[in-house]
Amino acid sequence: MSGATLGLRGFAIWKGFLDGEAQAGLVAALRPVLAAAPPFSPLTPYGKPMSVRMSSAGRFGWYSDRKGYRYVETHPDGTPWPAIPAPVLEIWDAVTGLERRPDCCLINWYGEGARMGMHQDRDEADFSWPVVSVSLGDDALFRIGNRTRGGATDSLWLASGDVVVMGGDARLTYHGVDRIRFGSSRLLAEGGRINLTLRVVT
Ligand SMILES: O=C(O)CCC(=O)C(=O)O
Ligand SMILES: [Mn+2]
Repeated sequence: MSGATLGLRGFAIWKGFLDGEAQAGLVAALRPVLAAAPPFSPLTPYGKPMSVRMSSAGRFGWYSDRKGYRYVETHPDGTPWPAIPAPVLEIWDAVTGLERRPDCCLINWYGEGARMGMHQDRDEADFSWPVVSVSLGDDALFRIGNRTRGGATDSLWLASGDVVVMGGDARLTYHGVDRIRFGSSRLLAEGGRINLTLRVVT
């Protein structure tokens, strides 16, 4: 957790890790990725479309439909996912200090009213690798719970440029996004919030 500005329930939170210029650079780097791999709304295993639109970069993309949550090597249109942009990998390097790099960058786009229910990130092979999450655009109310569903939780607002590391004993801690403050940031031309979630899959 060294260097992080805040620790909450084992999550290391780097408030303001990216300055405005770095945030704008990241958005510019993501634009061709999203053009090549357009965001879509995955179906939950119950068959309901998620409110968050998603795409991915890297060898693997996170995917969900009636068959369940999993990683897949192509976008639903059949093409391989674009490479993870270098500035994204540099964030991983800086906050983890690890040799190994992530092989999935999930790109979540939250429009007005989008949210993400409490869940664990548990579709990866080895939970000893941390998960790194980058916030861009509108503020999000992020909730952190426990290693099992339910119980007391803590919430905090994540702002554009904040980075969260979920690792160690907190790697399987439940977390979610209750809501965003739509229109609170002008970083994204289309408004809303982008969250990048970096994971080692295999
Ligand atoms: O949007 C966020 O801040 C969290 C996203 C997340 O937990 C996930 O994609 O697994
Ligand atoms: Mn998650």
